[in-house]
Amino acid sequence: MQMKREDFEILNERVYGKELVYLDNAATTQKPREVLDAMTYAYTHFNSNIHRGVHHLSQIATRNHEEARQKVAQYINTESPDEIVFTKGTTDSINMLAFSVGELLVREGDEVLVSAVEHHSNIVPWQMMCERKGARLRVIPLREDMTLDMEALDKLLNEKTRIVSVAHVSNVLGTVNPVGEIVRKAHEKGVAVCIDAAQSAAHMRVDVRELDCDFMAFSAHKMYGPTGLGVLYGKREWLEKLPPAEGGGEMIEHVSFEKTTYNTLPYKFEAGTPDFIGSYVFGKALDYIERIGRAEIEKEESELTAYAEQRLKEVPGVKIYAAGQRKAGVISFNVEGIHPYDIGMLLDRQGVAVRTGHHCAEPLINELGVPGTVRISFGLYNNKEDVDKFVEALEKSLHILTGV
Ligand code: C6P
Repeated sequence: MQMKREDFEILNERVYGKELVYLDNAATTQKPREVLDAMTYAYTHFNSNIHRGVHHLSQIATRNHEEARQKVAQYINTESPDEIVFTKGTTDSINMLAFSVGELLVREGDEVLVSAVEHHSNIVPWQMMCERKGARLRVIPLREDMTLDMEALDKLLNEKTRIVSVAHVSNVLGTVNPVGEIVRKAHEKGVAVCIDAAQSAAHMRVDVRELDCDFMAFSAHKMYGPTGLGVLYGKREWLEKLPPAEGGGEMIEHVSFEKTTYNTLPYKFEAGTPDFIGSYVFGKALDYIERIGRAEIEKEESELTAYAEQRLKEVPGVKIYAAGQRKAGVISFNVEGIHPYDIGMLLDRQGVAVRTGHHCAEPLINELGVPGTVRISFGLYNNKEDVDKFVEALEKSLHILTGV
């Protein structure tokens, strides 16, 4: 996988004169040359609005957009491409879903379940909907070892529960949640499940039919693809029933001032001109991932994560959160007595890009009882050399901060 670094020109950038070590892939990934080239190709060869024109360019653009939908469908193994709705990203997907589910299913006194490790994007949209509907947001807690308390889930699931929405992989801890088991338990009670796959889709095999989840959300920019594009997957029977969250062009069948009827799937959920350039480019990013192979990516990234945890443990004062748990390329840590922000700033000065703070998961950070964490996260181009450079830079930072 080492060779793949050459495909990512940005990795040759220098930061403060130092070689860049990019370890902020959970925030966004870098893009390989062929993905960048695809963007230029799209604008120079077929840019034209889709589903509207009879003219040549519009037909090519439409075909490419629909082929991209098929690629996404194959990537997560849906029954049909009609179950793939293009959105602006994970946040947009979950907001749309929360609105639609709220309208269809949720009444006063009902409950929505999320987990203690959720990103704000999988909390706030549900919270807003619960407020609107007089429903209650409930939380699957963490056990001591920072994995989800599945026994608590059994008790939380009841006749008032309308939907469970959980992260596949925590963007703070990197832990892989037992989403298959959550789906099984929820389905036993007739409750639908949404999986926030923002942190898993680029790092492991994600198969919606195997997981049997009802909905899934993810972002292209975390998958070596373009920003501003995401996906909402929904089982056909759900998408047929759910009302659209947004109205406008494309999502309609007929409009009169008295009444509007909606388009077929998936267009019913795609109001306005979709990002047809982004979808084409995303298709190329998926081709790139598939060529390397998700099994290979998962294996390499998990070895790298284990290596990084082991190297970090050698640094005095370091506390790794959820150490030793199954992780998908994300590690959060703190150093005793030092603010994570100070570490992040000093690492940056040495060319090492990490993220510090609450990582848009304030409830989890509060539960950890810290002001934030330092987070490193891997992409398919990272290697042991990056980890070694990061540990060296960390040791230097700690020397500056503590004098030892
Ligand atoms: N997490 C991180 O650095 P958007 O911004 O819509 O592409 O993705 C939101 C989102 C939803 N769920 C999870 C689990 C996420 O990790 C994210 C984005 C980034 O951790 C940016 S805060």
